[in-house]
Amino acid sequence: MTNAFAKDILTGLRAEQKHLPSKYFYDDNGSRIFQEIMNMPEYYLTDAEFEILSLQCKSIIDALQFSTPFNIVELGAGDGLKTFKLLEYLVKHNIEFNYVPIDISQEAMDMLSKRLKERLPGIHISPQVGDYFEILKKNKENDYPSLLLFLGSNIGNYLDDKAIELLQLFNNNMKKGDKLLIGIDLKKNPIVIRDAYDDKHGITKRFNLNLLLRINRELNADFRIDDFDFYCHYNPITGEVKSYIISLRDQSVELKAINETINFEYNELIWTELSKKYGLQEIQELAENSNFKLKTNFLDCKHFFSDSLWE
Ligand code: AVJ
Repeated sequence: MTNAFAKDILTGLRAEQKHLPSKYFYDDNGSRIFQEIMNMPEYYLTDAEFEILSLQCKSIIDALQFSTPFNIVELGAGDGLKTFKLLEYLVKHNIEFNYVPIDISQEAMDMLSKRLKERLPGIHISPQVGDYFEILKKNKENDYPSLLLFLGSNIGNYLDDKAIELLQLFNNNMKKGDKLLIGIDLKKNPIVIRDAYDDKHGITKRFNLNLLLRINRELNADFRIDDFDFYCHYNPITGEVKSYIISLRDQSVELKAINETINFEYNELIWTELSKKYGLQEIQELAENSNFKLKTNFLDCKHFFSDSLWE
């Protein structure tokens, strides 16, 4: 089977403990539902990080100790709204830099560069579509210092080992003196976290079940989404939010495009996502384990979120 999507879905659904990769949430429809999540008042992450990048952009830029010009390379830039305040600060203060947003969506990159050129005339922007590491490798050849941005608590989706592996790969593709600003969601009152993920509007449920609709469309499957529900759970000791889809009956689903049938038991779970929350001590350890040196944690006023600067 050549199609990575088909392969990953099948591996997950054939496993003893069924699971589906959350990276496949983000088809066009899923990306739109994620926008809705970010607009919910309960989903504090977006506001907290926006506050940090708005109010502390001077401290962040000063902490880089970069000569100009420099590069700002953003992994998974999406709509780039979070980064806007930081870019605006640099343009306003005539600090010379080149912005390199990277995303898998060509459409997202086209829209982002159009909007930025309108709102920040004179900005140097070189959007890149494709594989992070190909682009990072090229960027390593570049003579100017680089700030890598990995925002939005995307690191929270990775199990410990995978997180370290990913961060070490970043590290291997950085030059001496380059820095990484990584967005990390912090442990906090568990009720706040629970309300952000087990939301009463049912948007996160829709976000999860949309993956079944994507499988229906792309693998010609016949999931009946009314026969599935959503469950998620925060463990304040480990800091892990885990999300699941529940099968509400004994049922079988055909994936016609790949000639497979999958059986689900009554109340069987499919694990879909990990969203890990960190303590400050754990951030320190994560940095060390991936061969970085932690310089500063920039926190929002409620201490919900950290944009952590590593060298
Ligand atoms: C985009 C991966 C950071 O884990 O908080 C939001 C995705 N999942 N609500 C997160 C998500 C459920 C989000 N990340």
